[in-house]
Amino acid sequence: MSISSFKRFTVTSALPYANGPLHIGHIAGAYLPADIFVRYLRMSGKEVVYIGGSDEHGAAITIQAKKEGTTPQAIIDKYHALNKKTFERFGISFDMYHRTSERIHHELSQEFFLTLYEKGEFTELESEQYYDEEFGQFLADRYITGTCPNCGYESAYGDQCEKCGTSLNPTDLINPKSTLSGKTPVLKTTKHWYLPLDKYQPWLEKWLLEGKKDKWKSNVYGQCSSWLKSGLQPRAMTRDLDWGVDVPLKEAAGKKLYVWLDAPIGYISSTKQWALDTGKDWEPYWKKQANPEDNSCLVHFIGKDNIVFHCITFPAILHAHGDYILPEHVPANEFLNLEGNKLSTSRNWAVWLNEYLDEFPGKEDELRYALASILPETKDSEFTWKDYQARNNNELLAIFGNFVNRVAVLTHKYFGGKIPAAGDLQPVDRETLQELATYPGKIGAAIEQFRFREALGEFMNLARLGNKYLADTEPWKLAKTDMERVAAILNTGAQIAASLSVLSEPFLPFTAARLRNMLQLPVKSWEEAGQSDLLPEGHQLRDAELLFERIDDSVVEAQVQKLQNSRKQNELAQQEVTPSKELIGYEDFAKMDIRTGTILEAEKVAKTKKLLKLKIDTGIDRRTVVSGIAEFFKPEEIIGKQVSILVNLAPREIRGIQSQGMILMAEDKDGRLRFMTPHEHTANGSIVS
Ligand code: B3M
Ligand code: ZN
Repeated sequence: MSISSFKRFTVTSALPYANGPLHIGHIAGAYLPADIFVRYLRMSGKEVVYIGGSDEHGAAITIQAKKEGTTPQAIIDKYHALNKKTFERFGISFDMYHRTSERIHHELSQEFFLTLYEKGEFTELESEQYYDEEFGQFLADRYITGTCPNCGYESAYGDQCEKCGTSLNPTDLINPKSTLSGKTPVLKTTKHWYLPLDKYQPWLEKWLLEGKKDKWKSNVYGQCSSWLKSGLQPRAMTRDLDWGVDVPLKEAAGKKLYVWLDAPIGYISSTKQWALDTGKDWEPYWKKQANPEDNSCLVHFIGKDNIVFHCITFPAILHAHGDYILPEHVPANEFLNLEGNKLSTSRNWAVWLNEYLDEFPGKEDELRYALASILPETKDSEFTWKDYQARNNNELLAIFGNFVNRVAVLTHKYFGGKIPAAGDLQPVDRETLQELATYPGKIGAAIEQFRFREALGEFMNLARLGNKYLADTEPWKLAKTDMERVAAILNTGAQIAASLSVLSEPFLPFTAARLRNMLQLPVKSWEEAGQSDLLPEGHQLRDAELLFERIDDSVVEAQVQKLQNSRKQNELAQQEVTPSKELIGYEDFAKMDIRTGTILEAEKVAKTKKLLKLKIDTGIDRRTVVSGIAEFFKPEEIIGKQVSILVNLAPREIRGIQSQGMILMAEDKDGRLRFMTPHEHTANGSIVS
């Protein structure tokens, strides 16, 4: 079914983790395109619910809490409030912005789990999973990193490689490391409930590979088909974590639902809350209707790293449940880069939306326009401040703003701001009006195909048409000789301006409202745009005001400088390593006799804070070493530990004890000491060289 044949739409944007602020990469990925789409649908008279909210579970939250030295609850409260407000300020027109920590969401997620459980859809499996012994915790998802077996990326997470998008299990990672202790984890047995994606593979092939061919964007379809070709694996839907939705089974006490099970259900619970708040019925938006033609059109807007969960896992869950509709479209975007580099939260290489809104008050649409012009629809794209400035000065201001301003100013100058009579139209007027009439259809068709850049380009072409029309007819020259002609031209120009105010609404909602106010035009539908009588003769306009202002070099240079500062700070943070000492020859190094040894005994040296007296088996002998490590290690904890020891250091007397040699320690920039223990147990006395 084509988009226009649906009458009801359920549109979602990925639920961002409430673990940090939003940047322009998020916006260009899943929010601005969705907002353009829903604003267009609403203007086209469709029933629409646009759903968003915070994803408040998973390791993304608990890890951030640890980083900020606070609780997960404090983290989600802080960022949920910030992000909700930021979306509002930017005009992202959610009907509901909910949160997955709410009870209604926990209950619905548990209901989903139980439905699948009772239908016997899950496979229960005891298996060995990675466990961090130091932290006493199983390591799922983001608690473990390692090398992606698919693309070789070294910082892949335990559930997904963010580089190539492949979904992973922790045991797939090469060289796994706990993100808690940094150590190599051990394997420990635990029980979990798996979604047998392999069992759904034939169904997915039919629904997706056959059903969505030539319908879905090629970047999305391509990723899905390559996963299906490599064969799907069962995926655990439960986790050993202490933050999330409880698994609603007695035997699973202490376990939580996998965040990628509960998060997409968040779209549904958010819709339920919206329905409760507005007195509507949520079910037609999500459930299969008796007549399939009455089903809602479900559209998920996401970034490319979420494709597998929205195109494979969630549809499989909805299918297994049975009552729900499936996504009609998943128009995922690729990534947005910034000034030549990948956007990065940790390196602060980003334009943070809340900061932009603070620093550029009243310029929401300027950023919406710049981003919509470069949306990474088919491949990665790049935001630069120079481009932002050029789009504002050379397009918004010079083309759209300039056209509208000329029409308004001239109408005030010659006709006291009243729309003059169209009178007898000449061919140039009629042709222009005919062309005007084609734009709502052209722009709408592009939006319906998720080609938002093209849609925006067509919108700007309409403003160009207006400018060309004025340049060709030159009403200002005719004012002395032929006021009837001037009237016809300005009437025609005003109709174009009126249509621009309607058609700009999905892209530039703040400007659309200002322009509508200037034209005193009531709200119009998409269908009405393009008509040549939106503003009737005698209709009074308000005073002309400028829609956009020039953005100076200094403004964008300051933003580039801000980015350069964060780059410098990153470099400084890395440079805190002590510089290398002067060069030595091999002979100097070879003079040192370093061996592996084992600590046999350890005790504190009386009346000192820092010193331990150690008895070391060096393989050569057993000897006493005094070492300044007492602040970091308890004596009883280090007995049996293997160390590296410099055995030919001349003996020294320390606090009355003969110290024969020196234990090698690594000292980090915070002054913390760690033993240089061999990677694997090594015979004492082995030479370190
Ligand atoms: N929170 C991942 C992300 O923010 C995840 C999306 C959930 S959508 C249901 O990229
Ligand atoms: Zn990868």
